[in-house]
Amino acid sequence: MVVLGAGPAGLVLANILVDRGIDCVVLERAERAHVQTRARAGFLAANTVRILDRHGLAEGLHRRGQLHNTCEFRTEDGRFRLDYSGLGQGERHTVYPQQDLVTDLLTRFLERGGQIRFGVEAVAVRDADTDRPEVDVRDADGRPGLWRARYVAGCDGRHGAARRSLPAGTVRHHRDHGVTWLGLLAEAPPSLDAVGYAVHERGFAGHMARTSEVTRYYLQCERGTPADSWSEERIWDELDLRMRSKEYGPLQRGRIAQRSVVDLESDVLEPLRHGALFLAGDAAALISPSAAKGANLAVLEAEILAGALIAALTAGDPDGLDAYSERCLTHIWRAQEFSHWMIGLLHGPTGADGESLFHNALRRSRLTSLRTSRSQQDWFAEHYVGI
Ligand code: RFL
Repeated sequence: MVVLGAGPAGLVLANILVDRGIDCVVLERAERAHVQTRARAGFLAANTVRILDRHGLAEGLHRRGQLHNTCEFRTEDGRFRLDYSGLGQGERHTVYPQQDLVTDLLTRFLERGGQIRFGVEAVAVRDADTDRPEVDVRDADGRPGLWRARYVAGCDGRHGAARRSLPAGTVRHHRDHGVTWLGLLAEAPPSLDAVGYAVHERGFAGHMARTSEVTRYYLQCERGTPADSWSEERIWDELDLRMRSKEYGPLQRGRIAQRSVVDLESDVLEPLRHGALFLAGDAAALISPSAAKGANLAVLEAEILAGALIAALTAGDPDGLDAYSERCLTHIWRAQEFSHWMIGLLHGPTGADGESLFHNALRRSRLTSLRTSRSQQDWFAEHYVGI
């Protein structure tokens, strides 16, 4: 078995397979240090934690992660909080930085005797319609190589080789939401004990805890904004304004340690299987980070794929592999639907034309429903913390 990519999808899959004695190698383009320090997600849904628990992969997050159950909306109509552990199915998030999860998964995989090759980039997957697919690779010095396996799992993200190797008939559903975020990691403790969503006429601002010393912030910005074009002072002033710090309390400032620009886009590939090649995680579907679903879907799909591969390889039962694509797509589209709803809830056009005013009135009404309707809150909680 060859797994492309050492992100959450690839490492969860590889851990489960190796634990069941299946021979498997992970090929990762980046070096180990890079993989272990790449800050991205942080909010793990309750079901994700259950999956990691089932496979002995959750020790670190139970030790160092923090339980989270509240989000706060700040809008032109005031602020309100939702304690989602008391709504919906009563579940919570565990906040645990993705790079720490990846480090734990990697450590466990190596302890289990797994093999991983860093600095090896998959270039193409060939002969996926046979039972002897091949992966062309090159190392950091550009030297070519070849891996053969019974199956290949494409867990190499949206720009990986698995996507590039799909046949012409594969459908890619794609949407660009026309919204851009400046994603920031601040060396500062969280400023509130909740996820903060600020809806403001100047654009969205978000606050998400990561650890007691690091906090993630988002600022909606113009498309095409270079990541380094805003000074730290401008960032904090803008966050203060949009988060309405004068009314609700100051933000804890600190050095901006990392910044990136994220264009909010979604896509879904269909089907997720081409012969012996399977897609999982961001390679299968890209989901905008507005609803914090990407890493959670990656873990869920990895578990589904692992179960199907184990059945096929140990008992000759192909049913799980045949059903893989459809099973995952059901989860993916549900998450996409909620993520779209969140984008509409948090962003509006900034213009003063009739269309913008209409859109913003709808957004305001949606927020009012969320503030006042218990059934709407239950629906929100179920989708926000579950999939
Ligand atoms: P990853 O994590 O991108 O890992 C893919 C790995 O494949 C390697 N690779 C290759 N290796 C070999 N050959 C090639 N040709 C290769 N091409 C690539 C890469 O180096 C990498 O190591 O994909 P995976 O495993 O599918 O995991 C997906 C998640 O990383 C992603 O969905 C989340 O980070 C999305 N996301 C969030 N998800 C959540 O569930 N909760 C959150 O709070 C959350 N916050 C976020 C996010 C994504 C963000 N960005 C950067 C878009 C916040 C942000 C800012």
